[in-house]
Amino acid sequence: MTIQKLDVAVAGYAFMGRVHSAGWAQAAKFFDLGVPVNVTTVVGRNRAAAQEFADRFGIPNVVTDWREAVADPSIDVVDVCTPGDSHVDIAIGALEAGKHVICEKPLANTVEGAERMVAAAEAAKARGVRSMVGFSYRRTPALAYARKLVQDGRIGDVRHIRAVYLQDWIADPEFPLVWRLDKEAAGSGALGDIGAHIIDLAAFVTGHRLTGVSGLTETFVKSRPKLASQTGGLSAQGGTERGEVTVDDAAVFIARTDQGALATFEATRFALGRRNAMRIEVNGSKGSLAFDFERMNELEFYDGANPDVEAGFRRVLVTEPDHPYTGAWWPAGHGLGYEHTFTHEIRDFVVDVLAGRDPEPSFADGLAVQKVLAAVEDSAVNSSRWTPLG
Ligand code: SOE
Repeated sequence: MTIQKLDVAVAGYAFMGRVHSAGWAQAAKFFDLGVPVNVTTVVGRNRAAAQEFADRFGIPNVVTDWREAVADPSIDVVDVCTPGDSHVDIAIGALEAGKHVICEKPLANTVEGAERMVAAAEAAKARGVRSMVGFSYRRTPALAYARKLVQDGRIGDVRHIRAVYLQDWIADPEFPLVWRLDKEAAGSGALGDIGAHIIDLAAFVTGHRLTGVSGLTETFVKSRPKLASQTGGLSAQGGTERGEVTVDDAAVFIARTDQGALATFEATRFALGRRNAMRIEVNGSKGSLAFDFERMNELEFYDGANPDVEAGFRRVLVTEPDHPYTGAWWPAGHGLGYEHTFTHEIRDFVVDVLAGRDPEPSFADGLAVQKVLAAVEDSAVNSSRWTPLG
């Protein structure tokens, strides 16, 4: 049956709900999607807050229970932007009801939850229902271009992957106990929230898979003020009562890959001055690449085949019309931002749904990341013992 339109329910209206909704609105304006796409419903347990968001974004319907959106025959896509503890139920419920699903990362809070999601995605796929996990940074033009350079053989055999994700938004010990610091809601801390991104990106850019890890995790600040109100985002206010932090503040680990490279990873929310420094460097037998999200329009490239007389990396401004995604936007050199990665993610998802193809990264890719997260946690509680991945 030909798809005539895609009506979307976005579950969640905080940071991810907002940036996904903006992505849905922008995608059809800048890319030829082929059918109208519209966010018609927002799901939020706090009706007043969800309504305020819906009014601002011009979304006609608000429901307070995801089951209502899933039961609505007019909805074609469910976009899961809630904390990790509800991903399994919403995604599986939506897939079983025949809705295509995008689910925020990390896919679930446990390997077991992610496995159930993969099983539901496989069953849905047989009925033409598609699913994707939202590792949005894959859609940064400079990173998509980095992957292309690796695929084109410009880096040669990859020897080293060096990936860090550095933030500092909880470095203040008085920053309150938001849901991202609660294991029940978030699964893990810096490891799952931002470490998951660099694990996925290492695989995306190089095509390598991790075969084993040895890790360390730390919680520097063990208790924090409980939230003054329930609506706590990254800029939440704390009250006078304190509660326990149940996740890691930082994680570091080393790994080997299936193609013989050595990899190192670091994820922290305590790197003062680093606001969103997601960096990856790859060194190969023919060249090297380096990227920092705080300079997201640039890629550093060292071409060993044509070394400059002065030596050193060349700065590539990834804004040319023939670079990935950039031709849809502004003239060369005018730069894109964080929200564009979500517009690209939604564009890619819609194109694949309409073509009857499975979008990437799949739930199975999300499960692969989940297994790495679990292996790092396992290693960390066992004196950093080497922990092979299946
Ligand atoms: C908070 O650490 C956060 O919003 C992550 O949850 C996102 O995935 C990342 O894109 C930015 O930082």
